[in-house]
Parts: sequence; C-alpha cells; structure tokens
Amino acid sequence: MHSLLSLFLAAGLLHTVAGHGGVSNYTVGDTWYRGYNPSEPEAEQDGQPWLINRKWTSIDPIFQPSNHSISCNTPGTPAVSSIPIQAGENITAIYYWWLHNVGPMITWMADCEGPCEKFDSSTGKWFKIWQEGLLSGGVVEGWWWQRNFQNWEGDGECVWPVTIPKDLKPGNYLIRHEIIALHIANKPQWYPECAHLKVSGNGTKVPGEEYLASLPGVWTLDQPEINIDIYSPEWYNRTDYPIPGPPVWKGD
Ligand SMILES: *[C@@H]1O[C@H](CO)[C@@H](O)[C@H](O)[C@H]1NC(C)=O
Ligand SMILES: *[C@@H]1O[C@H](CO)[C@@H](O)[C@H](O)[C@H]1NC(C)=O
Ligand SMILES: *[C@@H]1O[C@H](CO)[C@@H](O)[C@H](O)[C@H]1NC(C)=O
Ligand SMILES: *[C@@H]1O[C@H](CO)[C@@H](O)[C@H](O)[C@H]1NC(C)=O
Ligand SMILES: *[C@@H]1O[C@H](CO)[C@@H](O)[C@H](O)[C@H]1NC(C)=O
Ligand SMILES: [Cu+2]
Repeated sequence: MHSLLSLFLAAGLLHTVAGHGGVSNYTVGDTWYRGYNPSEPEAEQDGQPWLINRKWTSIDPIFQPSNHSISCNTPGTPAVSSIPIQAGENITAIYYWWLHNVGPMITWMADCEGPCEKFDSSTGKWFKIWQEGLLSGGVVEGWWWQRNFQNWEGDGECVWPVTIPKDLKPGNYLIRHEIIALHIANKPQWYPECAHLKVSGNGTKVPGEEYLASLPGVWTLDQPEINIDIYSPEWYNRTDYPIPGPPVWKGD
C-alpha cells in the first residue's frame, strides 16, 4: 500500500484519487460537538442552535493566501453556539478521511473581543497554540505529523487534539484548524475551519505582539516554505522544514 501511495505522491495524483476534507466534529472530554457538514443540505444546518463551527460549504482547498476565505473558509458565516471549554483542557478536531500527508498543521486562536457571532475573522489577531511539521526523514519521503494523522487505510479516525493554554484569559475565542497541503509543486493548498469557543478558567495571560498574525496576511507566495516544490533537489531530501509564521504561544 505504501509503494502505491508513494507512486501517487510522486505523480502528484493523490489529489485526484480522493477528495480533500476538513473538520467534521469536535470533542471536549466525552462531549461531541457536531460541525458543519458541507455534504448535507445547508437549510438543515444554517442557524441551528447546535451549530458551533463557521459555515464551510466545500471540502476543496483554498489556493490564494490573500483570499478573504483563508481565515475561516467559505463563506465563514459565524456559528450560533460556542463550545464551552476550560483553559488547560483539550479540544480534539475530528476530520473527514484525510489523505494528504505533506505540509504543516497549525491550530490558531483569536479573541473575539465580544460575542464571536459578530466577529469578522479577517480582523482577528491570531496566535498559534499548536503546530507540527516534518517529524523525521526528508521532506518528500519522511514522516510529517500530517502523515500520522492521515488515514490512508480508512480505519479509525483522523484526530487532532490540542490543549487550550491553561493560563489564557477567559473569554470568547475562535479556534482555527489549518492544514497546509504541499504535495503539489508550487501550488500550496489551505484547508482552514473555525469554531467558536467560550473559554473559562482563572487565567490572566494573553499573547504578546510577537505572537500575533493576520489571516489573510501571514501566508504569502513569497515564502519559500509555502510556495515550495518539494520534489526539487533543493528540498527533496531536506530534513528540516521551518514552519513559517509567528512562534507558538505556550501561555506565558
Ligand atoms: C460527526 O458527527 C455527525 C453527527 O453527529 C456524525 O453523523 C458523524 O459520523 C461524525 N463524524 C465522524 C467522522 O465521526
Ligand atoms: C477564495 O476561495 C474560494 C474557495 O476556494 C473561491 O471560491 C473564491 O473564488 C476565492 N476568491 C478569490 C478572490 O480568489
Ligand atoms: C491533549 O493534547 C496534547 C497536545 O496535542 C496531546 O499531546 C495529548 O495527548 C492530548 N491528551 C489527550 C488526553 O487527548
Ligand atoms: C478558579 O478560581 C476559583 C476560586 O479560587 C476556584 O474555585 C476554581 O476552581 C478555579 N477554576 C479553575 C478552572 O481553576
Ligand atoms: C535523495 O537521497 C537519495 C538517497 O540518498 C538519493 O538517491 C536521491 O538522489 C536524493 N534525491 C535528491 C533529489 O537529491
Ligand atoms: Cu485534497
């Protein structure tokens, strides 16, 4: 199976073999929160009281880093409800069958500075709370976190747990899961989805300026790690992949 996978990868065909994807559900502890489902009728989901993630109507990627949709996908309409979570707890994003396996995965948050239902995500001061990239080996054939996460065999689920920094100031936040797929030369793909969180706890910390970024803004096609040809001699066997953007905020 893996040689077949490598073949698809080398040919850049994986993309056409199966679809793309995005967050389907979230869990906090034993509680499941249903996300927006692009394959179900919009009328059954729009405005529903259970809806905790921002509307996204297609599992296809976004190709332009300057696209307004890069912040919370298309159309990114605000959710109705929020996921309650305590700072220090984990939230786990569960994906539809994920097949790509090269490129970084990043979880961001942004303070809605009030109700998230009224917040324009493209004005957010986004900060990273988690990121993973290349874990071992070379850029093309090595193991990315995304490769552990993907589920080529189709059994089990693609789960992505992250911890809300325990000292984060309570409030309303967006959480944004972003996969950047880099398997096609010089054609990076973005897969972002956002959910609304109501963070509780006794924290007082907020990230400093050096941790903040805009979306759109943080990614450009001038970044060599983004507008990348992983199959080029320059990258193929490289064992380091620096994830661009600000550093991850650990809560201090
Ligand atoms: C997500 O939740 C929906 C509705 O609760 C459910 O039908 C679906 O199977 C879940 N998806 C996954 C990948 O578990
Ligand atoms: C932004 O991305 C969406 C989803 O891929 C696409 O439909 C739309 O045309 C893009 N907008 C621009 C200005 O490129
Ligand atoms: C909580 O999230 C962290 C960070 O991703 C992860 O290392 C840990 O395994 C998660 N814990 C649980 C119980 O899922
Ligand atoms: C916050 O502080 C109150 C009062 O000291 C305490 O009862 C509560 O358990 C704390 N909550 C958390 C999440 O630490
Ligand atoms: C990568 O390394 C392998 C094994 O050393 C070598 O055969 C191959 O030619 C290298 N590829 C590139 C593009 O440098
Ligand atoms: Cu895809």
